[in-house]
Amino acid sequence: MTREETRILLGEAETRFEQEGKLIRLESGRAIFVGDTHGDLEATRTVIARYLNSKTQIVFLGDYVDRGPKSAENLNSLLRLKLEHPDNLFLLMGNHEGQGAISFHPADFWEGLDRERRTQYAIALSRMPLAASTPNGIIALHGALPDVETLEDLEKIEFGGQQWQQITWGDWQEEDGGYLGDDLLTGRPQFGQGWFDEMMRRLKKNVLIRSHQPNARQAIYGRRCLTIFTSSAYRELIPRRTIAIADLEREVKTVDDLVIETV
Ligand SMILES: [Mn+2]
Repeated sequence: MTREETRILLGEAETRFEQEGKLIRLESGRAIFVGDTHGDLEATRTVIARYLNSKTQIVFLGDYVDRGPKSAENLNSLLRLKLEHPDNLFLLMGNHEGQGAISFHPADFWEGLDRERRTQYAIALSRMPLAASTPNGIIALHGALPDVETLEDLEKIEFGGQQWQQITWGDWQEEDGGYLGDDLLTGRPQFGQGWFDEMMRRLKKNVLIRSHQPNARQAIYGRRCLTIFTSSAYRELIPRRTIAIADLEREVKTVDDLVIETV
């Protein structure tokens, strides 16, 4: 893309994200949840070809760039699709979209951009929504649950703040307890089942659908916390790309009320 094309695409995407706010509320029909794609353009194309239609809402859980071979193509095609299908496709923020708040290394997409483009991408992506909620018991976001009192509080989360870090960087561990400290190697905040149970009670949700943590077991905490991954970038840890499908007309109490598919 030329500089001018990039500027226009990012400007339009930024406006759209600002209109959406931080919390997407899905109302009815069917929802498809897609985990990290991480430069796997082919995974994105497969999902779009298979599931995009007027009765379906596709929610991508963040991390569109870095790690895989086609970061710019993957991100730019998702931004274009978002503008073409604003009510059927939603792009949540992952930590890899938050480079403007916490920069990390390696980040091949960001490190390959010149200063002007890096700033433009960082500003536009900082406006992305953070979570999606359904009327039948699901909350979806990139990493872990933030320390908020109610669902409505998600709208007030500030880019780069502590709650933002919990959402975009947080990991779950199969331990009791709440906040378990930051991982010494990665700096990621770690949370246990006590935190999960408390925050799900506050949000009045049954099932969390998230991505971000390739070494997590798919279903934990009484099968109420689902981790999906939709990229070939971590093929050694995750040999299959998975998505989750929810019928929004039926209550979802555990992961077993969802359909998991391979793409
Ligand atoms: Mn991530």
